[in-house]
Amino acid sequence: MLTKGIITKINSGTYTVLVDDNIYYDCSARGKFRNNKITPVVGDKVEINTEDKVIENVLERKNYLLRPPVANIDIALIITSIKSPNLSLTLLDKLISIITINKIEPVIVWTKLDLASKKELKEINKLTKYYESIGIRVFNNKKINKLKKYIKKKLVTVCGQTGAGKSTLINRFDKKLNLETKEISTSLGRGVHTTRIVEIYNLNDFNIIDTPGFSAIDISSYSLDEIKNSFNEFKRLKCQWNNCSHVKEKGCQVIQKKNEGYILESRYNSYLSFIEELK
Ligand SMILES: Nc1nc2c(ncn2[C@@H]2O[C@H](COP(=O)(O)OP(=O)(O)O)[C@@H](O)[C@H]2O)c(=O)[nH]1
Ligand SMILES: [Mg+2]
Ligand SMILES: [Zn+2]
Repeated sequence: MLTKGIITKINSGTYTVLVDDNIYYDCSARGKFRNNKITPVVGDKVEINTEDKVIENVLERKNYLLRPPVANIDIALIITSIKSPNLSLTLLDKLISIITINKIEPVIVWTKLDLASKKELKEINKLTKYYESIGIRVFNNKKINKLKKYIKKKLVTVCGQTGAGKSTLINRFDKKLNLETKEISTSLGRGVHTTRIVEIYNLNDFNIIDTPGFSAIDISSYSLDEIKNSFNEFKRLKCQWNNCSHVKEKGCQVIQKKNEGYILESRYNSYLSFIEELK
């Protein structure tokens, strides 16, 4: 008899599969997955044989991310600190694009607002309004209940720079969790990777995955069209030119609206830097 479940953890060849939201089975995977070039990942819906404790089938994926290796994600929380590590709008926009291209909903979560100056907070308010205006939800790690409500019943992953506060946020979701968090090494200005294994934490209302942070991510494996379409504000404008790259074409709607101040300068600059990476 085959039973359906979801992979919550993979640790040196052992796949932990959650069935019916309450029973965990430690399973192995059949060799045929390796031959079919399917590598089961955390978040995969699978069929297991509960007697042999073997994964027999990996069911079709809704989406799949390579880094972190996860599948079937509903929402990716982009954990974005204002200070230490400093805010990088290029990285934020890059994560938004990659997540959008992979058919996952990006959600911004500001952290370390307590370390920001008045002026910086004002800037954050402006950014929040802009991102909301293009259809992206924005939260912060102080108003945790609002965020909890939004991700109810979803499979959620966190992403963002090392040291941004991902594990700290997940710990606040549930006091029983005690994920290791690390202070940023001040001399290097770089965080220490404390999260090594990708694992789904099954909390009362939702499932969440902690991941090691990453600072350098590659957008060059995507196409120009995919990158263009990942900018909601460009799509809405419907530039009249079919193949417009929105860089220097005459009569381009995107360039015009940017010059009129309707498109955030940093967003447009992020876009330019991404398509530069394609070359
Ligand atoms: N001041 C301040 N520190 C925070 C906040 N969130 C997390 N931290 C600290 O930032 C450091 C890195 O956090 P951690 O959760 O390990 O980051 P991760 O690498 O993204 O998982 C830890 O020392 C946390 O205590 C915040 O909102 N404000
Ligand atoms: Mg962490
Ligand atoms: Zn254009």
